[in-house]
Amino acid sequence: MSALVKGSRSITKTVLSRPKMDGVGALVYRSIGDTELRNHDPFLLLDEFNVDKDGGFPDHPHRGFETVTYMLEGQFQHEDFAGHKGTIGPGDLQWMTAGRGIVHTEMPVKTQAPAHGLQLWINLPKEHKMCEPQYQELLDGQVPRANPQDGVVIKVIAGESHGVSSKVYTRTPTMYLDFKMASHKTVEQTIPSSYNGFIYGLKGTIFVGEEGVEGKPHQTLVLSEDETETIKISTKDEEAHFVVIAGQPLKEPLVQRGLFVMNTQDEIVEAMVDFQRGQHGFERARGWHSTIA
Ligand code: FJE
Ligand code: FE
Repeated sequence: MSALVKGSRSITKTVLSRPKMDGVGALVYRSIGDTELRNHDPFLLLDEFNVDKDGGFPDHPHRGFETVTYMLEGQFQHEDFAGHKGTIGPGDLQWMTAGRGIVHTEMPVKTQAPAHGLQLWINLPKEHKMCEPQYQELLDGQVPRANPQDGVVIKVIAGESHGVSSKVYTRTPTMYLDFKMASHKTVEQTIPSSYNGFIYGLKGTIFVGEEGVEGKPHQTLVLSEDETETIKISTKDEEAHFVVIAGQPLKEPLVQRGLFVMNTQDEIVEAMVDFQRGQHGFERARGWHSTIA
């Protein structure tokens, strides 16, 4: 039987992230990637980080996936083994394709307010896992906005919303939208029906789908998998801020060992050997230490 055609995708699961420590003294609320939401294909992890001057993510490698860092408050500095270095602040984002290998450091700028933002890990399709590393960096002002009605502003970080498209190149087809809504508004968002998706709450309370399932800060609302191409989201008495993230599931074998994500156990062993020996993409890792950590 085909799925009942409804007006909106619904919510199949709501998960509240709990605070935990990762990296070195860094506070994160882990959404995707924690026990209740492992491998929401193609997504591996979503952390809402809140890192003060004593915390950070010093020198570490990645292979086989992408990290997308979206700043909400404060500033983050990064530096990699190729000398690529920069600072991102509120509203800015770094879309990093680790591909065959990156070694880098991610640290808050110590004189500023705690660095607060989101880091999303997107798995790469088999044929892109060993690609050349790439950075796509966008300052807040370079991210296009859709404004479908008064009191609704949608930043189109990746994908498309209400006729506005992002220029970010996604090897795994991905939609990443930041919504700011005034009180008493309703908006509909088209999401390709083949995508897995979720909503993550940052501020205020939202009501999702025909049933009006509640979503609050630090909560992940998992979207149903059905034929419907839209999701309906409303606010009541308060304004709200949240992100809608969705992507094409890869449906490929996945073996993860910490910061290496590949398709087979052999490829994981290869990644560890390559990193240790400084080969196959990790050449510049030999003897490298960041200057900022
Ligand atoms: C990690 C060591 C790490 N969440 N949110 C071990 F450094 C990391 C890691 C991060 C991370 C970085 C930023 Cl900027 C924001 C993050 C984890 O880099 F995930 C593990 N397990
Ligand atoms: Fe990293």
